[in-house]
Amino acid sequence: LALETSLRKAIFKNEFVVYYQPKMELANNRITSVEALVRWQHPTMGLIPPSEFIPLAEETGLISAIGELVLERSCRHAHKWYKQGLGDITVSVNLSAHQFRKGNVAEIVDRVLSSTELPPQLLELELTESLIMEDMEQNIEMLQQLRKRGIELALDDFGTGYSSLSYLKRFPVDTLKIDRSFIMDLDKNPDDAAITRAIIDMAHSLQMNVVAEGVETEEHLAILRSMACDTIQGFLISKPVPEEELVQLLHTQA
Ligand code: G
Ligand code: G
Ligand code: MN
Ligand code: NA
Repeated sequence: LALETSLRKAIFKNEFVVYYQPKMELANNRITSVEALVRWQHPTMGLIPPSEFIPLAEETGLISAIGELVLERSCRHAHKWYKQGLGDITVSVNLSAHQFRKGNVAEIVDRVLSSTELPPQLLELELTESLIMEDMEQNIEMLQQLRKRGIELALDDFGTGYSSLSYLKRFPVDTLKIDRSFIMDLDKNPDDAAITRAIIDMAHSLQMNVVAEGVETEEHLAILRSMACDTIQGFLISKPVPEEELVQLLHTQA
């Protein structure tokens, strides 16, 4: 309960900061998108990682308020990068099931896009299979509404859920993000390599892009290139960094 109280205060005082982890497109070796990852800048405890407060935020519903702050901040930053001529950098924001259950995601996104003036094409939303499956018909409808605006949609942690592949073709998503657990031992475990290859081929036949998460080594990268993976994200490129550091990184490739 103490944590919940301080989490409420943190929302009120806006103690959250957004870090960005670059993703690199393999066709041109350029950073063309970044994932927004929230941290809590606690006045006495320092920087708290999402693993320590997102679960409680989900449980208590506070994630909706935090998610809105993250969306707003991320779109504001992305608009700044766009205006600064740093390239068309897409910002990817994680959405939680609770935000979806409230049923007003589209209105919130519209308000944030219009107040930040970010072109919708430069916003991507990351969702999970389990989120969509919670209320499939209604959520697919909502995703189609979002997509009509030009917003990109990505399926996060792909391969860890248990929805059937027959559902996948009904999900209106542009991108699959292969979960880190398949990439970790890609160079040592033939099963992981086979699964990764199968996901990439399947995504491409469904006209979807593929992002591999948790890419840490040159060996991982070489294998993913040979499998025609589109984009990679992971410590090999960069860990999540503060906005100022991301801007420096983008300047070096401008
Ligand atoms: O940055 P880190 O690897 O510690 O992030 C851990 C997890 O926390 C991420 O995989 C992501 O699912 C979750 N997370 C980070 N930021 C957000 C956010 O803004 N909203 C939601 N819903 N989840 C987030
Ligand atoms: O949304 P998602 O749950 O996928 O968030 C990605 C999380 O994974 C981030 O919190 C980030 O810190 C972490 N991460 C990103 N790249 C790597 C990596 O290469 N290796 C490991 N072990 N963790 C990573
Ligand atoms: Mn994510
Ligand atoms: Na993920």
